[in-house]
Amino acid sequence: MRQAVRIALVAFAFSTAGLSCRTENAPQATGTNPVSTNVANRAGKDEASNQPVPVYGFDVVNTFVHDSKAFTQGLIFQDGALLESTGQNGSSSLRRVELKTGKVIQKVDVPGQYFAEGMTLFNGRIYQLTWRNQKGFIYDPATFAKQGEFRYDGEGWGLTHDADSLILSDGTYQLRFLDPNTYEVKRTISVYDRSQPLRELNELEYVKGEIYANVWHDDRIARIDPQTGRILGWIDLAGLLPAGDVSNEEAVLNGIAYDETGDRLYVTGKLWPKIFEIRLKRK
Ligand SMILES: [Ca+2]
Repeated sequence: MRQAVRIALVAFAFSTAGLSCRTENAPQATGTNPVSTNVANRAGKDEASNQPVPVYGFDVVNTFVHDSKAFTQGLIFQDGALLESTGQNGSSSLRRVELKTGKVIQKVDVPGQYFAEGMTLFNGRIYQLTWRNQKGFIYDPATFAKQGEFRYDGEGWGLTHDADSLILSDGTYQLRFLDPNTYEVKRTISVYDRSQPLRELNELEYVKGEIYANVWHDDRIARIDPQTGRILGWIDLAGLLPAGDVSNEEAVLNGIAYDETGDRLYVTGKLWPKIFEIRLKRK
Protein backbone atom coordinates (compact mmCIF):
# COMPACT_ATOMS: atom_id res chain seq x y z
CA MET A 1 0.00 0.00 0.00
CA ARG A 2 2.74 2.41 1.02
CA GLN A 3 4.68 1.56 -2.14
CA ALA A 4 1.63 2.33 -4.27
CA VAL A 5 1.27 5.74 -2.62
CA ARG A 6 4.96 6.48 -3.23
CA ILE A 7 4.66 5.53 -6.91
CA ALA A 8 1.61 7.73 -7.24
CA LEU A 9 3.44 10.64 -5.61
CA VAL A 10 6.47 10.23 -7.87
CA ALA A 11 4.20 10.10 -10.92
CA PHE A 12 2.44 13.27 -9.75
CA ALA A 13 5.77 15.03 -9.18
CA PHE A 14 6.92 14.16 -12.69
CA SER A 15 3.72 15.36 -14.28
CA THR A 16 3.88 18.61 -12.28
CA ALA A 17 7.53 19.16 -13.30
CA GLY A 18 6.58 18.54 -16.91
CA LEU A 19 3.80 21.06 -16.70
CA SER A 20 5.97 23.78 -15.19
CA CYS A 21 8.68 23.20 -17.79
CA ARG A 22 6.24 23.60 -20.64
CA THR A 23 4.83 26.72 -19.05
CA GLU A 24 8.23 28.34 -18.61
CA ASN A 25 9.46 27.51 -22.07
CA ALA A 26 6.38 28.50 -24.00
CA PRO A 27 6.29 32.01 -25.46
CA GLN A 28 3.87 34.03 -23.39
CA ALA A 29 2.05 37.24 -23.91
CA THR A 30 0.46 39.44 -21.29
CA GLY A 31 -3.21 40.15 -21.69
CA THR A 32 -4.21 40.41 -25.30
CA ASN A 33 -0.79 41.24 -26.70
CA PRO A 34 -0.39 39.70 -30.11
CA VAL A 35 2.47 37.26 -30.50
CA SER A 36 4.26 36.80 -33.77
CA THR A 37 7.16 34.44 -33.42
CA ASN A 38 8.76 34.63 -36.83
CA VAL A 39 11.79 32.97 -38.31
CA ALA A 40 13.97 36.01 -37.66
CA ASN A 41 13.09 35.88 -33.96
CA ARG A 42 14.05 32.26 -33.66
CA ALA A 43 17.25 32.81 -35.58
CA GLY A 44 18.08 35.72 -33.29
CA LYS A 45 17.52 33.59 -30.24
CA ASP A 46 19.73 30.78 -31.53
CA GLU A 47 22.56 33.13 -32.48
CA ALA A 48 22.36 34.82 -29.10
CA SER A 49 22.77 31.51 -27.32
CA ASN A 50 26.26 31.00 -28.67
CA GLN A 51 27.86 34.40 -28.89
CA PRO A 52 29.38 36.48 -26.11
CA VAL A 53 27.42 39.68 -25.60
CA PRO A 54 29.63 42.78 -25.33
CA VAL A 55 29.39 44.78 -22.13
CA TYR A 56 29.91 48.54 -22.06
CA GLY A 57 30.88 50.70 -19.15
CA PHE A 58 30.69 54.49 -19.11
CA ASP A 59 32.46 57.79 -18.64
CA VAL A 60 30.44 60.68 -17.24
CA VAL A 61 30.77 63.62 -19.64
CA ASN A 62 28.39 65.99 -17.81
CA THR A 63 26.15 65.94 -14.76
CA PHE A 64 22.95 68.00 -14.66
CA VAL A 65 20.25 68.67 -12.08
CA HIS A 66 17.10 66.55 -12.27
CA ASP A 67 13.86 67.06 -10.32
CA SER A 68 14.15 64.47 -7.55
CA LYS A 69 10.34 64.32 -7.38
CA ALA A 70 10.05 63.31 -11.05
CA PHE A 71 9.11 59.64 -11.35
CA THR A 72 10.72 59.38 -14.77
CA GLN A 73 8.92 57.10 -17.23
CA GLY A 74 9.87 58.64 -20.55
CA LEU A 75 12.77 60.85 -21.64
CA ILE A 76 13.75 62.28 -25.01
CA PHE A 77 15.94 65.10 -26.33
CA GLN A 78 14.49 67.85 -28.52
CA ASP A 79 16.12 71.08 -29.70
CA GLY A 80 18.52 71.47 -26.81
CA ALA A 81 16.03 70.51 -24.08
CA LEU A 82 14.72 67.33 -22.56
CA LEU A 83 11.10 66.25 -22.74
CA GLU A 84 10.06 64.06 -19.84
CA SER A 85 7.00 62.02 -18.93
CA THR A 86 6.53 61.41 -15.21
CA GLY A 87 4.34 58.78 -13.60
CA GLN A 88 2.33 57.98 -10.49
CA ASN A 89 -1.35 58.77 -10.05
CA GLY A 90 -1.83 62.40 -9.13
CA SER A 91 1.64 63.56 -10.16
CA SER A 92 1.87 62.39 -13.76
CA SER A 93 2.96 65.02 -16.24
CA LEU A 94 4.55 65.93 -19.52
CA ARG A 95 7.32 68.50 -19.08
CA ARG A 96 10.05 70.30 -20.92
CA VAL A 97 13.24 70.57 -18.91
CA GLU A 98 16.13 72.95 -19.46
CA LEU A 99 19.12 70.69 -19.69
CA LYS A 100 21.74 72.98 -18.14
CA THR A 101 19.68 73.90 -15.05
CA GLY A 102 17.13 71.12 -14.66
CA LYS A 103 14.46 73.79 -14.53
CA VAL A 104 10.98 72.74 -15.69
CA ILE A 105 10.12 75.35 -18.33
CA GLN A 106 6.84 73.90 -19.63
CA LYS A 107 4.47 71.41 -18.04
CA VAL A 108 1.06 69.88 -18.46
CA ASP A 109 -0.45 67.72 -15.73
CA VAL A 110 -2.05 64.40 -16.60
CA PRO A 111 -5.46 63.81 -14.92
CA GLY A 112 -5.11 62.01 -11.59
CA GLN A 113 -6.77 58.79 -12.68
CA TYR A 114 -3.89 58.11 -15.08
CA PHE A 115 -0.37 56.87 -14.36
CA ALA A 116 1.70 58.25 -17.25
CA GLU A 117 4.42 56.09 -18.78
CA GLY A 118 6.63 56.15 -21.90
CA MET A 119 6.70 59.06 -24.32
CA THR A 120 8.16 59.88 -27.71
CA LEU A 121 8.05 62.60 -30.37
CA PHE A 122 7.32 61.38 -33.88
CA ASN A 123 6.16 63.20 -37.03
CA GLY A 124 5.40 66.38 -35.10
CA ARG A 125 3.34 64.75 -32.35
CA ILE A 126 4.17 63.78 -28.79
CA TYR A 127 2.78 60.36 -27.85
CA GLN A 128 2.46 59.50 -24.15
CA LEU A 129 1.40 56.13 -22.72
CA THR A 130 -0.47 55.34 -19.54
CA TRP A 131 0.24 52.25 -17.49
CA ARG A 132 -3.01 50.29 -17.26
CA ASN A 133 -5.70 52.42 -18.91
CA GLN A 134 -4.88 51.22 -22.45
CA LYS A 135 -5.04 54.83 -23.46
CA GLY A 136 -2.37 57.14 -24.83
CA PHE A 137 -2.34 60.92 -25.21
CA ILE A 138 -1.20 62.99 -28.19
CA TYR A 139 0.15 66.53 -27.74
CA ASP A 140 1.40 69.38 -29.86
CA PRO A 141 5.16 69.49 -29.16
CA ALA A 142 5.31 73.30 -29.15
CA THR A 143 2.30 74.14 -26.98
CA PHE A 144 1.66 70.80 -25.20
CA ALA A 145 -1.99 71.27 -26.22
CA LYS A 146 -3.71 67.90 -26.23
CA GLN A 147 -4.55 66.84 -29.76
CA GLY A 148 -6.10 63.44 -29.23
CA GLU A 149 -5.96 60.01 -27.70
CA PHE A 150 -5.19 56.51 -28.90
CA ARG A 151 -5.79 53.00 -27.64
CA TYR A 152 -3.63 49.90 -27.33
CA ASP A 153 -4.00 46.50 -25.70
CA GLY A 154 -2.23 45.45 -22.52
CA GLU A 155 -0.04 47.69 -20.41
CA GLY A 156 2.00 50.70 -21.50
CA TRP A 157 5.57 50.96 -20.17
CA GLY A 158 8.13 52.44 -22.60
CA LEU A 159 7.83 54.16 -25.97
CA THR A 160 10.17 55.14 -28.79
CA HIS A 161 10.05 55.03 -32.60
CA ASP A 162 12.03 54.11 -35.67
CA ALA A 163 11.54 55.57 -39.16
CA ASP A 164 7.94 54.38 -39.48
CA SER A 165 6.63 52.81 -36.28
CA LEU A 166 5.99 53.58 -32.66
CA ILE A 167 7.80 50.96 -30.55
CA LEU A 168 6.11 50.02 -27.27
CA SER A 169 7.20 47.97 -24.27
CA ASP A 170 4.61 46.57 -21.88
CA GLY A 171 6.59 44.97 -19.06
CA THR A 172 6.98 41.66 -20.87
CA TYR A 173 9.94 40.52 -23.00
CA GLN A 174 8.20 41.62 -26.18
CA LEU A 175 8.27 44.91 -28.06
CA ARG A 176 5.40 45.93 -30.34
CA PHE A 177 5.79 48.01 -33.49
CA LEU A 178 2.65 50.11 -33.96
CA ASP A 179 1.43 52.00 -36.99
CA PRO A 180 1.54 55.65 -35.79
CA ASN A 181 -1.78 56.46 -37.44
CA THR A 182 -3.94 53.37 -36.91
CA TYR A 183 -2.10 52.00 -33.82
CA GLU A 184 -2.35 48.52 -35.29
CA VAL A 185 0.43 46.14 -34.33
CA LYS A 186 2.57 45.70 -37.44
CA ARG A 187 5.00 43.22 -35.85
CA THR A 188 6.34 42.05 -32.52
CA ILE A 189 9.85 41.05 -31.49
CA SER A 190 10.77 38.82 -28.57
CA VAL A 191 13.86 39.77 -26.57
CA TYR A 192 16.05 37.01 -25.20
CA ASP A 193 19.06 37.17 -22.93
CA ARG A 194 20.78 34.05 -24.25
CA SER A 195 17.93 31.55 -23.99
CA GLN A 196 15.97 33.39 -21.30
CA PRO A 197 13.24 35.90 -22.11
CA LEU A 198 14.31 39.36 -20.93
CA ARG A 199 11.21 40.53 -19.10
CA GLU A 200 10.17 43.90 -17.70
CA LEU A 201 11.57 45.96 -20.56
CA ASN A 202 10.86 49.55 -19.64
CA GLU A 203 11.93 52.97 -20.99
CA LEU A 204 13.15 52.86 -24.59
CA GLU A 205 15.28 54.90 -26.96
CA TYR A 206 16.08 54.28 -30.60
CA VAL A 207 19.80 54.95 -31.02
CA LYS A 208 21.65 54.53 -34.31
CA GLY A 209 19.64 51.55 -35.52
CA GLU A 210 19.35 49.84 -32.13
CA ILE A 211 16.74 49.92 -29.39
CA TYR A 212 18.16 50.81 -26.00
CA ALA A 213 15.94 49.50 -23.20
CA ASN A 214 15.89 49.98 -19.49
CA VAL A 215 15.00 46.85 -17.58
CA TRP A 216 12.96 47.44 -14.43
CA HIS A 217 15.14 47.28 -11.30
CA ASP A 218 18.28 46.59 -13.32
CA ASP A 219 21.36 48.84 -13.45
CA ARG A 220 21.92 47.79 -17.05
CA ILE A 221 20.53 48.99 -20.37
CA ALA A 222 19.99 46.33 -23.03
CA ARG A 223 20.95 47.11 -26.62
CA ILE A 224 18.45 45.28 -28.79
CA ASP A 225 18.42 44.42 -32.49
CA PRO A 226 15.10 45.85 -33.77
CA GLN A 227 14.81 43.12 -36.41
CA THR A 228 15.44 39.99 -34.36
CA GLY A 229 15.15 40.96 -30.68
CA ARG A 230 18.69 39.72 -30.15
CA ILE A 231 20.66 41.49 -27.43
CA LEU A 232 23.60 43.22 -29.09
CA GLY A 233 25.19 44.45 -25.87
CA TRP A 234 24.73 45.55 -22.29
CA ILE A 235 25.47 48.98 -20.85
CA ASP A 236 26.39 48.49 -17.21
CA LEU A 237 25.54 51.66 -15.26
CA ALA A 238 26.02 50.26 -11.76
CA GLY A 239 27.47 52.97 -9.54
CA LEU A 240 26.44 55.84 -11.85
CA LEU A 241 24.24 57.45 -9.19
CA PRO A 242 26.11 57.68 -5.88
CA ALA A 243 24.47 55.49 -3.22
CA GLY A 244 23.79 58.56 -1.08
CA ASP A 245 21.55 59.97 -3.83
CA VAL A 246 19.28 56.91 -4.00
CA SER A 247 16.13 57.95 -2.16
CA ASN A 248 14.24 54.64 -2.05
CA GLU A 249 14.05 51.20 -3.59
CA GLU A 250 11.82 52.34 -6.48
CA ALA A 251 14.31 55.06 -7.43
CA VAL A 252 15.72 52.90 -10.22
CA LEU A 253 17.54 53.63 -13.46
CA ASN A 254 14.89 54.62 -16.03
CA GLY A 255 15.21 57.26 -18.74
CA ILE A 256 17.31 57.31 -21.89
CA ALA A 257 17.47 60.24 -24.29
CA TYR A 258 19.62 60.51 -27.41
CA ASP A 259 20.64 63.75 -29.12
CA GLU A 260 21.13 62.59 -32.67
CA THR A 261 22.65 65.86 -33.89
CA GLY A 262 25.26 66.05 -31.15
CA ASP A 263 25.57 62.26 -30.75
CA ARG A 264 25.05 62.64 -27.01
CA LEU A 265 23.44 60.13 -24.66
CA TYR A 266 21.60 61.15 -21.50
CA VAL A 267 20.37 58.85 -18.74
CA THR A 268 18.56 59.27 -15.45
CA GLY A 269 16.29 57.38 -13.08
CA LYS A 270 13.02 57.67 -11.22
CA LEU A 271 13.38 60.27 -8.45
CA TRP A 272 17.06 60.74 -9.27
CA PRO A 273 18.46 64.19 -8.43
CA LYS A 274 20.80 64.03 -11.41
CA ILE A 275 20.82 63.46 -15.17
CA PHE A 276 24.05 62.20 -16.68
CA GLU A 277 25.50 62.62 -20.12
CA ILE A 278 27.57 59.50 -20.60
CA ARG A 279 29.99 58.11 -23.15
CA LEU A 280 30.12 54.36 -23.57
CA LYS A 281 33.33 52.37 -23.42
CA ARG A 282 33.73 48.70 -24.11
CA LYS A 283 34.66 46.67 -21.04
CA1 LIG B 1 13.54 57.55 -24.26
